[in-house]
Amino acid sequence: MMPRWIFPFVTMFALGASVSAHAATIQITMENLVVSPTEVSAKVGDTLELINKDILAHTATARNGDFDVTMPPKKTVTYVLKKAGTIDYYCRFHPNMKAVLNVAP
Ligand SMILES: [Cu+2]
Repeated sequence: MMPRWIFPFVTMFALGASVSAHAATIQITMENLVVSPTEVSAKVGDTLELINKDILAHTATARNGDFDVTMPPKKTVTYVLKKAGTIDYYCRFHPNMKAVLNVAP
């Protein structure tokens, strides 16, 4: 049987592990000229997985210039978020395709 004193340490270790959890991967799909979801919350260090299901190229272009990622047809492109902020982005080829990214520090 484990001595009683060891339990607080085990609990602390478990909490510490959950705080330093790995960065998340957030999927954003572009299909039929629509971005979904249109609003996403993320954190700096998270990875965006931009999935283009169309037979056309798309881009995820930040209006503030933070990023400009091109997705070839039927390809998935990943991008690691580097800056916090609320970022409006759109597709340069199809400006009606737009969405918002809320990036927490
Ligand atoms: Cu497009």
